Amino acid sequence: MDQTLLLLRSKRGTFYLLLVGFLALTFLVSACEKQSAEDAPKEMLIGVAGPMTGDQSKLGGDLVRGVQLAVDEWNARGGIENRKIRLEVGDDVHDPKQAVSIANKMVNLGIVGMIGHFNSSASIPASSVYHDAGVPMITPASTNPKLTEQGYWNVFRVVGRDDQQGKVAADFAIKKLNAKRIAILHDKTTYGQGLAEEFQKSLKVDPAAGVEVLSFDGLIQGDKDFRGILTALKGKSPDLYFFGGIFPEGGQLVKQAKELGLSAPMMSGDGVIDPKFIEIAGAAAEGTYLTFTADPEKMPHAAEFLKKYKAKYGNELAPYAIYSYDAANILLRALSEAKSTEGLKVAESIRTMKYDGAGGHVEFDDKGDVKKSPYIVWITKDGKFEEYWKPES
Ligand code: ABU
Repeated sequence: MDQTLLLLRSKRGTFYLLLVGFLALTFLVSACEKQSAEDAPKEMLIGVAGPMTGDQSKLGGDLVRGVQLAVDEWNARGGIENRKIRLEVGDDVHDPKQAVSIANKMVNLGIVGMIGHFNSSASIPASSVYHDAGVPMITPASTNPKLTEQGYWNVFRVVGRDDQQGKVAADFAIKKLNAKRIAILHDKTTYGQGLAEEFQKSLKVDPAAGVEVLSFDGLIQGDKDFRGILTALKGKSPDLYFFGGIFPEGGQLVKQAKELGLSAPMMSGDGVIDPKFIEIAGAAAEGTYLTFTADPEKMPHAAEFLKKYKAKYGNELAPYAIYSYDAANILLRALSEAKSTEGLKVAESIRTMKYDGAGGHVEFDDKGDVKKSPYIVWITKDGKFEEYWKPES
């Protein structure tokens, strides 16, 4: 065969080969793109956890209701990056071991962020699991300082800390009540004992105040009869007794204290300020002092949230729902702004966020705490909680 003809045929062959290869590649790429679009997750999973059953289930339920409201609103706006948000609820029964188990379950399910847990004794051990898995978490309720002192990049809280709360309680006891003889009780939990210790520490800062701490006693969480410890406490004639713990025990304490004729008022913290406390204690709840954040009913920025929350769930007071609503909105906004579900990017977005939510303005410090201490003192009056005293700022 003629050499020129051979060369021409070989060039044409190469051309056809290249063309077929190109077409095949184009088809393959397009098929892969179509496949990966089909495979792309249609949902974004976030978690919420707390005590959903048992004696503190009201608190866990409030958390879920606040988060669900935020999730529903985001989904009504189309979700994030065309992905709907799905909420996975975990019941840790305020038990540290169960909290770790729930955290592992959440991580295995593929959550991209966590709202919770409620109790410090649950949030602290669970935070290690989320940290190791690279999942950002925002607690709407855990106030023990240790949570954000661990140096974890993924941990945030939208509430204050018990060193702040304990100080406000101590300042109130000294400056407003002029209490000199103070007895302290706690429920031996991370939160309850921790808050009691912070309160005691702050009482002793100023020796000139002349406060005498008469006793520092732990009771058993879950017990219902505290008459023994209260009888001993009555014998010390306190001006005030402080309780670090949650409403089931707080309610029984004031009820039984009144039955025993202990006239000193009780002071406690944010774990007791729930309508269930008044339900348990009845008239004996009157005159109890409690530290918590300011009343949302008086905040213009909370009005819209309260309207929507009450329309969806009714009028029952849910002190922590506003914080879980804000925590969820912060997480979802961070996921949206980061345009990624990568934990480090989402956490960075949370850390640098300036958020004006239902509970007010939120900015985080390097540890993941809110920059401003939010605590004031409330009183139980006429079967309700009302604001009573604000510390000098
Ligand atoms: N801070 C109220 C109770 C939740 C906790 O910190 O354990």
